[in-house]
Amino acid sequence: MAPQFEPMKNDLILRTARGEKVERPPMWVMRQAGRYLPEYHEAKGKNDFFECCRSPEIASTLTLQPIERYEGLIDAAIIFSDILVIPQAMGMEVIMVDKKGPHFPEPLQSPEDKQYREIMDRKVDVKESLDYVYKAITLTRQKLKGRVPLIGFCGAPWTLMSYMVEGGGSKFFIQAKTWLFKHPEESKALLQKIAELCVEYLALQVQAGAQMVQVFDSWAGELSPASFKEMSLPYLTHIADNLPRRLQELGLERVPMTVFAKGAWYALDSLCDTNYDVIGLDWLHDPAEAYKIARAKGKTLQGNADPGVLYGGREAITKVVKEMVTGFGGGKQGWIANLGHGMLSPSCIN
Ligand code: 1CP
Repeated sequence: MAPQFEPMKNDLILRTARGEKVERPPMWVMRQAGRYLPEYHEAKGKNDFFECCRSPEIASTLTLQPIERYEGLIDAAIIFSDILVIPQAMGMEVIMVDKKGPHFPEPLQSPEDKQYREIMDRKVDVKESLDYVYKAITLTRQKLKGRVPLIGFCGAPWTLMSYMVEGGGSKFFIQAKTWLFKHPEESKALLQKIAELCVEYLALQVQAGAQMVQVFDSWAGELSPASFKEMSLPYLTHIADNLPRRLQELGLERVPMTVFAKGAWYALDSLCDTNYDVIGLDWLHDPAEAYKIARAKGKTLQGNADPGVLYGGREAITKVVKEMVTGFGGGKQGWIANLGHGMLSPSCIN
């Protein structure tokens, strides 16, 4: 039984994602919760990052922080969690190293390794193992009291596989490329397994109260257009094709779906041909050119200010925002204002 919540006071982002004409563009910021907020460090205290994700009370408090600090200015909340909870649910250990980022002590070696077979053969139960995420979502919806919609999310199969084989962030993606070019069939089997888990995970997030979902393909831009078409797009498509079906099976309504394939500027056309409602853009796109392509296919765009503009101060920010408003057709249809990637923090790792 899906939980019941207070009626929405602001559903601007949902209407915009569905392609409706709106009074103004909705706005939120990728990584709007986190290290740049002093209250984040306070609420996190001595807890490890993943401990915060696993505590519905802390995760909901962190999710609400930007909504409360910038009251009335932000039109969506995104649940405080991480894309790497799926590899954890698949049985891999992931630790968050302070000021460095995620680290897998035992990344996947090669398809000949027994770890690969174990991962492929293991039955993964995202309902049970990620129950804390659903609890955090339900509690956050209760605390939001309809102020703004809540976004759920997951990592895209290609990005998650990259982390699983690299063991963390990477500069050259040597392991990921080795898998891609040397072991394409085993890579595809792994990507498919991850894609299926993403569908179930997102469906359960919606059941718990998420009103919109976003798939983060943060490492899409490491792929050539041909590799993206072979190794990322089919799995992104699998998620967008199967999530609505799964929601229907669970007796739930379809929710707007966003895909953010960072760096894959060449794929805008093909992403507009998928079942995603919203296509997230990084700052490599010219707003007007992207808007022309997306509107012809009835899609909404999200983005795309260079996060670095925040270092430029009010004047520089105003200039970029004006360029976006003009480029994205005036902001009354088909555009969700956001940065082109996550908010930068002074230490630059969040
Ligand atoms: O407001 C929010 O957006 C908070 C929720 C959130 C989201 C949507 C976090 C919290 N992480 C994510 C997604 C995420 N995690 C992505 C996709 C978005 C993106 O490209 O930025 C990725 C790639 C990760 C992996 C990850 N987790 C990194 C990147 C490391 C690298 O390889 O470059 C890092 C630094 C983290 C840790 C993390 N996740 C979230 C926060 C607040 C933090 C910082 C933790 C801390 O040090 O306190």
